[in-house]
Amino acid sequence: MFCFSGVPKGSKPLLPDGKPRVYDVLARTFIQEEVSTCFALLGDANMNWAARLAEQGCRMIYVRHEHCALAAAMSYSRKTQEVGVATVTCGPGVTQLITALPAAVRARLPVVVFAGEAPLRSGWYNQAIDQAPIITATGAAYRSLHLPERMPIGVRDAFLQARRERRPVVIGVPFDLQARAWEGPEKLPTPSRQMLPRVSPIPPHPDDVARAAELVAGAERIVVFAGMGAVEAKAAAACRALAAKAGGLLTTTLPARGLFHDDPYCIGVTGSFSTETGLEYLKQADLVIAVGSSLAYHAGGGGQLYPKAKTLQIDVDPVAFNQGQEVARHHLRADARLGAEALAAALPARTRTWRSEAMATRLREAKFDSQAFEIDAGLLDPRDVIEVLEKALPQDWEMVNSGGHCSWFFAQMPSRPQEKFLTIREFGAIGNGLSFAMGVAAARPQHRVVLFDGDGSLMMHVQELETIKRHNLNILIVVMNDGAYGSEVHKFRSEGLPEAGSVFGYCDFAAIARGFGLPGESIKNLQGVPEMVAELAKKDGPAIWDFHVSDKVVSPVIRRAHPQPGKSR
Ligand SMILES: Cc1ncc(C[n+]2csc(CCOP(=O)(O)OP(=O)(O)O)c2C)c(N)n1
Ligand SMILES: [Mg+2]
Repeated sequence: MFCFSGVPKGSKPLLPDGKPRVYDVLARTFIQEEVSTCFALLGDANMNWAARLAEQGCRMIYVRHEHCALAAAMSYSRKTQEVGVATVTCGPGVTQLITALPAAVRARLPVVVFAGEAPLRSGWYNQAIDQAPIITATGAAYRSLHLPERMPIGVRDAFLQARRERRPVVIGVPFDLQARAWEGPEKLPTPSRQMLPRVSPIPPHPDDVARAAELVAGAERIVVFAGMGAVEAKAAAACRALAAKAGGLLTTTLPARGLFHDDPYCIGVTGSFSTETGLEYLKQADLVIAVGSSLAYHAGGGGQLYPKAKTLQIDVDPVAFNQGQEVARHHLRADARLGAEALAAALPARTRTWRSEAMATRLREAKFDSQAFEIDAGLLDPRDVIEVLEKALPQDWEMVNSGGHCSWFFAQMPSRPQEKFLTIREFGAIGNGLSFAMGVAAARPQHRVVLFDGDGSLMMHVQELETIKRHNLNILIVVMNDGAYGSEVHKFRSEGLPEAGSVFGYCDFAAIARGFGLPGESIKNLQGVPEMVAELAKKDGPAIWDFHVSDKVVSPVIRRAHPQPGKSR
């Protein structure tokens, strides 16, 4: 009898002659790719494959919206450094992916999505749609697999492509082909992991190092600015040593936030989420050394925040121009760690330094925003919420920051290291918080995850509370509830336009939580928060804390771009 290792032991052969079906072999190929977690929403075109994948030991997280399957796979990928995997059915399952795909493309996340395609045998099928152009319009790749015996190679190649190009790859397989008897080779193709080039970090060229060292020697006020490339290259210590030798300061992009969290000369995030004090120092800088950063627009990569500075970029892929702006004139091509180490080694000892004890004290003690606002009775200042949570939440809890106006406040938790922080927002979409938290909870099941989200964003995919409950994911959801789309409210107020379309009132998330079977609390004063944290820490499982905050407190980033009537910036 034909016996393919893809059919799990004891599993009922689906064909009378005991032959596996194509979906059995496809599922086996995913297992061979070491896929251990898959975020799924089932339909005709993926359910048989998914059932076989689950039978073979893959942990399935069954979500309630396809967007959330992909978004969760994205944060899972970021946290594990592995390829994230999601599955959706054909047609309407695929079209639901269209907001998450560009977000994954821009965040350079390797993800593989197993999607069905409409059956080829029918002249008409109600869910049929031309999937390839929809997917490729987002910047993701689409692989349509129509020759059964080559499909396992197609799957393996999708993993190779996702890893090499660091972007999502969607595999489309017509479900009538999936149901055919397997007639192809018995052996699966070599898995992608065995084929990946084994390469070492790229060292810098001595000429680049010499030129860069000369530039640094001529500068007085240096800021070392690290991005995700520095995180991935484990370049934190090298950046600190470089900044120390150059007598300069340290900063990061928002996704790399916390890389220097315990360094007294770290000025926090550079970009839209900079603090007041950080901005002051950036304005004085005469050289920014960007390590492992693509110098994106929202990170101020074009020098908006450091107008007097030259920029030296240390990166494996140096760029002069990015996202519509000139970003760097000076380049040192190298792995972030090796480049920073070589530059530090080439610098002569300095007699002058920008650093001082007074500066370190100021950086430690300054409020991240000192603007005063009038707060209505019974409502909280979001900055006070953050201060209390920053002190109360255990250091080993995983932080997930969502979008919206409130995300500025949530990013200001300076004691938290980078490995405990996640934000993915390169496409600027709200509504991803629950999914990202689910992906992190799946990647780090031994730790509690804290999601910081806005009320509008949370409502956009509130159905995922059911997923979180059913899988008992260990997530605390902190809602900054201002009863509105705060971003829009503040922009409307700045323009003097009616704000009605952006205000919906204070929704009762504690009651919504209970409706989904989760514990929920409405929090209108902050005294009890440390005890609540201590109580929660004693047990596992999800919870929602709904902080009712004032919509009068405007974050510095909105104030800069949209001055508020009667207020200074
Ligand atoms: C998918 C999507 N739809 C709409 C927007 C526009 N938008 C940006 S911020 C925001 C408000 C988010 O509200 P909430 O989550 O309550 O956070 P807040 O701004 O109130 O702090 C909206 C609607 C967007 N960025 N993404
Ligand atoms: Mg809101």
